[in-house]
Amino acid sequence: MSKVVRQEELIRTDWTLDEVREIYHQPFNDLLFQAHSIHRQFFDPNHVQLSTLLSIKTGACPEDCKYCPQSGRFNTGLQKEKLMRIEAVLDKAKQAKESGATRFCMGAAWRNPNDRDLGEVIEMIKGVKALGMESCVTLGMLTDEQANALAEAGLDYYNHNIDTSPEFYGDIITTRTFSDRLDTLDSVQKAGINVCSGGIVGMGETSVDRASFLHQLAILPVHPGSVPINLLVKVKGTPLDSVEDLDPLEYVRTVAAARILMPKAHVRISAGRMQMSDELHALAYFAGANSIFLGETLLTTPLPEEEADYQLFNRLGIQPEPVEVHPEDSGDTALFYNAAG
Ligand code: SAM
Ligand code: DTB
Ligand code: SF4
Repeated sequence: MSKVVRQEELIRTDWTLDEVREIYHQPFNDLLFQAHSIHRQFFDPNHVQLSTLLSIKTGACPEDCKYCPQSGRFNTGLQKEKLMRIEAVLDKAKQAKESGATRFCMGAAWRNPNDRDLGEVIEMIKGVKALGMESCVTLGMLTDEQANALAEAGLDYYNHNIDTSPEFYGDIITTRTFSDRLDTLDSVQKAGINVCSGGIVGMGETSVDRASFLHQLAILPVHPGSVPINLLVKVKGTPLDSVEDLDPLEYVRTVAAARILMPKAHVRISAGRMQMSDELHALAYFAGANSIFLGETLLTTPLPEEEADYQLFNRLGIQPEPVEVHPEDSGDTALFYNAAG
């Protein structure tokens, strides 16, 4: 059965968990067709947004996130480092810009920033903006006041992941709660900063958990502007280093369902790209992924060579998304697709 759906009807924050499960578990071809149809309505399907990530403060984190090489509780052999100097950070941002990135993301292994460190990060944000790049930071939990200070500095995006379903969350992190995460997202959104929030798949969760994780993002009062879908990078020494591999098609399902549930979001193929073939990348782009991290590393683990990403773009006819381009929201175009179920 086919039906016509107007663009504004596709932006919903009242999804039920049953609806999300139905979307996620429908036959793969139906899922991809629905996701790709929605993708074309909101974005140029041949554009991919390019971000570059830098760890500005590495390791010795007091939190116990079982996936994370930077937790001070696990022995991963990681060299810990203090907060980087502003000039060194801006050198990296310039290099990222020369390589084609339009957004520069800075990550710190903190439970939350202290006010002195936040002052330093604010100078970094201003420097990145002065280069004509979008800025993003991920610093852990924030108070309303800290979020406001970041907004005043001109920060474009704040990344704070919900990571997984509320049901599975306690198996992965015990030092802060799922609702702590929602509180930080609320502070960020109230401050007027775009939210970047997603999570990790391949941690031993079920497909029902993956649907529930996406449901939580899709019922936020405003959908995140960016949704990073990380495939677990198994780092030796973390409690999840030997978890069973996820079926790669489940990764594509997660991307496709995210695209359907949050049509205007940039859905990012985030961590885990070293384990993904060109063909899996291509399938994820078709399913609605339209952002990647480009560069040598994520925070502490490697990324594919930039050259390899650009070669695949050439083979697929993909262009980097210009920074000025944002999805149209005219609401007067119609979409035809096979309704789920
Ligand atoms: N410390 C801050 C926080 O946790 O809010 C910011 C940095 S933290 C490393 C950012 C995100 O990276 C985490 O929320 C998690 O989703 C992702 N991440 C960390 N380690 C990962 C891994 N081994 N594989 C995939 N994603 C990972
Ligand atoms: C996100 O969702 N993934 C990025 C970024 N936001 C900060 C971090 C991935 C980290 C992967 C493990 C590492 O390189 O340390
Ligand atoms: Fe710390 Fe963030 Fe890693 Fe958790 S994910 S251990 S909060 S750096």
